[in-house]
Amino acid sequence: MEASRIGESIGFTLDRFIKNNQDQFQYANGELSQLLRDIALAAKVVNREVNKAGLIDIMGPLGSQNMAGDDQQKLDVLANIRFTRALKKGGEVCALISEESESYEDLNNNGKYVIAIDPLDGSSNIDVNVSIGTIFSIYRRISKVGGPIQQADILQKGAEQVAAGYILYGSSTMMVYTTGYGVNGFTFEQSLGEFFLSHPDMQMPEDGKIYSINEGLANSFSEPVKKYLQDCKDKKMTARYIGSLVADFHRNLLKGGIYIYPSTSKDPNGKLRLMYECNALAFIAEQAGGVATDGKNRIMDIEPTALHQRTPFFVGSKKMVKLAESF
Ligand code: P6P
Repeated sequence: MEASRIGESIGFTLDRFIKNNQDQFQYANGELSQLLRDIALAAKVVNREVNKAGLIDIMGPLGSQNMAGDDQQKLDVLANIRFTRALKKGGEVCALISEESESYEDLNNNGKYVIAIDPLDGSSNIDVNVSIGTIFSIYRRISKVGGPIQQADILQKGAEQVAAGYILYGSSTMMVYTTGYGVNGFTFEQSLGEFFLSHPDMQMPEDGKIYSINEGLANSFSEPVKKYLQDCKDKKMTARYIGSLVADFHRNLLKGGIYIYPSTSKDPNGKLRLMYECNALAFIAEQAGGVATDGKNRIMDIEPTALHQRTPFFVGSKKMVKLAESF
């Protein structure tokens, strides 16, 4: 959208903004618009539950584990149910890939889209009231609508995404997404129950002074990563690690910075998941002028071979990621 139209549109509701920009969608006959609305609806429901987590007894571990081997927090499971239900009811999604489910879920056989989602990332932060987030990637279905879901539908590389975004349940709740035409941020107005455009055309600063990494794992970092971190310290940069990917990413998107989850001895391929964490944030980062790699290769060029595969993740301001890669 050119600047003048963006200027006019601050304060537009998410619905109005989606409608005004529907002409950008190649296959524009409303399905992707409807899918984005379905996601926003589920986000409002999850937001309500996250905001009162301490009040009704939905805190604490459920006693089960998800695919990632993490203890499932009750809110994780609730969020997965809410998003799955909203997307099934919406009718636009044929298959759903979720951190919380081992295989993909068949949703609507006539759906033209596939969605990969981390319903509530950073779940270990739920009980200590730290910001958490939902991350989603949207692909077009490859196989014939109405037929069975194929492997080709659910293992698509990041470059095939038609849309991606996140919801940050923080001091304010925001939905940030891209459909390949820039990145726009919407802030939730609790009393009206609406998302309003608050951050049009988000640009990630080309350079930054914030680095985000769990230095508790530093002994098992590769030499190049150790050298890069030393360089950050020599330059007296600021270390900021919330331990919640969406919160760390969002801050770097606004202020400039780099988030790194590298290979470690515990997780040789890194901890983060390609399909429903890294691809979405990589799409947003690139659309906002940033860069996302696994330390060598563009994240969005990685051909997935498994739903829950992990990848090392270097994402953020272009100059910072390029410098990190040069070590
Ligand atoms: P560590 C949360 O579990 C998460 O998936 C991301 O949100 C976060 O950035 C990372 O893992 C934190 O992992 O190993 O530093 O605790």
